[in-house]
Amino acid sequence: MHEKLSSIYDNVLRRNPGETEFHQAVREVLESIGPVLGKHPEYAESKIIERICEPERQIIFRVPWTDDRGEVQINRGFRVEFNSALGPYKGGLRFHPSVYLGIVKFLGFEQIFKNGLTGLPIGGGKGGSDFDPKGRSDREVMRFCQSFMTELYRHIGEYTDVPAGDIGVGGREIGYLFGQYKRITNRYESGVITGKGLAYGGAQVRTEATGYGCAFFVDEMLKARGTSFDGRRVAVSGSGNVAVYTIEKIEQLGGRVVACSDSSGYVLDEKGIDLDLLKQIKQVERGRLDVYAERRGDNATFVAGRSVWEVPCEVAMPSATQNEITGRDAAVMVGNGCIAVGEGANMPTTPEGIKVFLEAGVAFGPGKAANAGGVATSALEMQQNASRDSWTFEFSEHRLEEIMRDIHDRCLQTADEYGMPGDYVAGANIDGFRRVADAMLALGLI
Ligand code: NDP
Ligand code: 2IT
Repeated sequence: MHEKLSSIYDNVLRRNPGETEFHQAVREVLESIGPVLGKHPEYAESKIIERICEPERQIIFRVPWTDDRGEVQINRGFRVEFNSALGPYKGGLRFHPSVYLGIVKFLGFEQIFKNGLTGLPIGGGKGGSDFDPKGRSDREVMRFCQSFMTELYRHIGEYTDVPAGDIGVGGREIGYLFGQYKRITNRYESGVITGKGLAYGGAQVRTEATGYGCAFFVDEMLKARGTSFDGRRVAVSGSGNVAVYTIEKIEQLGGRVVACSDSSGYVLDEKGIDLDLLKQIKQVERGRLDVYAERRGDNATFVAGRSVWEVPCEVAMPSATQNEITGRDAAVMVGNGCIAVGEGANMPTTPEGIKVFLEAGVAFGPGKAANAGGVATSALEMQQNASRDSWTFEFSEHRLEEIMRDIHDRCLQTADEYGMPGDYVAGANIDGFRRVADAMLALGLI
């Protein structure tokens, strides 16, 4: 790492003790932007990087609620408003027992550059809670969401901070959150949250956008190497929102997805994942993945407690969570003939894993670029809400495809410009950083 950046990084470690995921996310960006400082001394002179590493505002709050047995439960809520140079803070809410400040800050930090890469007017933020929706009734989830919003409402707004979904926060939760916001404020402020249902101000394609966008991104990477998804064997991790729509689009693009997972294990289905069955189990019944194999019969096997990355594949689409592909996993995957990786999840590959992929010449699409279709379509939802309009599915999908192609091309061009051809990690970090840094410079000392 560049000497100046190394001292900035040491300071980040000192000022944010114990937040290992945040340290990891900062390190990855700082490792990429050394060459930019050579060309642009003004960034270092005005301490842009030190400022970017410090959130504009961090909110931590108590979330009390009552479970179905009448017992009082207490969770912790977070919203980190990281950077508003490009637009209102924008980023999802994650409800998962592992959530703590270090996770929210890593996600918020990534979001700044991802949102910059989209070219749309959105700043970076993230939030969530250590609440675990798994096994909770709809009523419990509603009471939790209402309590969460009873504090969060005073910090957000269509021009201030616009949350959306992430792990554990989907259409059901967004509905309860928006309902409570509307009730408390007595305002039908549609643009305050995205990922809304189509019945009340949601946008076509937002549900599908992250997965579809990631598939489009990988399709572009494959095309850039003169190949395609056609007939390729693909493995996907996770079986939530991002995973399901990644599978759907890859199947439309001619790939064969043979495996997906959840936190209990993975299913292997050589004939190709039956998407209707998967959606029924995961989206309707909110069930576990072993049920998929049971109902699918002889076609599929469920492998409990193991990583999906042991399944040989040509294209890998990690779509579950952070640090799920280790250096060892990556080496096995490369040995099995993996030629492309599209990060649907945020930071799913460890630094050691990324190194293995890049050294092996794998087309590696980092999350900031590859999964930006979700937040980009959130920005399109905000645009439709602001103009009280709603676009067709076809038009919205076409916009998403254009945005993903543009992000892909800019990553490649930027990597070329800095003498690292084909390195999408460097391209994404540098392009995202430059956009935010230039806006910050223009706005004075913010
Ligand atoms: P969902 O809650 O819909 O699905 C998450 C999936 O990942 C589930 O299958 C879940 O399994 C699995 N998973 C979650 N945590 C773990 C864990 N610690 N270990 C193993 N498996 C785990 O979330 P999304 O699909 O929305 O999000 C998936 C990833 O994509 C996250 O990294 C998120 O940050 C990222 N992302 C999401 C966007 C969106 O628009 N939703 C946009 C961009 C990125 P189980 O049910 O068993 O917990
Ligand atoms: O990580 C992400 O980009 C998201 N969870 C989506 C954020 C959004 O505001 O749509």
